[in-house]
Amino acid sequence: MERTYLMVKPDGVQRNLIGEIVSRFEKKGFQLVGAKLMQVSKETAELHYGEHKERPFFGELVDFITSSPVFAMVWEGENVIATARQMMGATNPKDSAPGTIRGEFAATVGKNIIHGSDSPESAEREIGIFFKENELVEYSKLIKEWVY
Ligand code: DAT
Ligand code: MG
Repeated sequence: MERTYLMVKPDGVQRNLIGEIVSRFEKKGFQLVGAKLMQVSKETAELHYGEHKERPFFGELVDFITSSPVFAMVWEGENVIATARQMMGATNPKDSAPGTIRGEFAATVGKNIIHGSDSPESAEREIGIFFKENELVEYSKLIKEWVY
C-alpha cells in the first residue's frame, strides 16, 4: 500500500475546509494513518519547499505556509499519490477541473488550499519532514474488502 503526504494549507484551515477535504479522501476509500493541526516553522517550510528555492515566489510561499496553522495528514491506499493529485486539481486554480478540490474552492495559485506529494520519493521525504514514525498508525479496516 502506498502512502502520501497531504496538507490543508493555512487558507484551507482558515476557510473551514478541513472537514470537507478529509471527507473527500475518506469517501474515496483511502485510509488516514496520521494527522495533526500544526504551526509550520520557517525552517520546516524551507525544507519542505526546497525544490522551489530558486523560484521568484519562494519567499512568499514560505511566508504563506507559516502564516497560520496547517492540517498535516498521511493517507494510505492503492495509487494514493497520483489519485490524490488528481482529486486536488491543477496547481493553478484557473486550470483546475470542476469537481477537484482546487477547482471547487480555490481562486489563485498563491492560495490553492492543499498540498500533496507528487511522487513516491517526495511522499517519503515529506512524510519524514512532518511526522515521526510513532505518529503514524497501522491498523486494518474491514471496509477495505469493499473498496479493493
Ligand atoms: P503543487 O502544489 O501543485 O505541487 P508546485 O509544487 O509546483 O505545485 O508549487 C508549490 C506551491 O507553490 C503551489 O502549490 C503554489 C505555489 N506556486 C507555484 N507556482 C507559483 C507561481 N507561479 N506563483 C506563485 N505561487 C506559485
Ligand atoms: Mg509540488
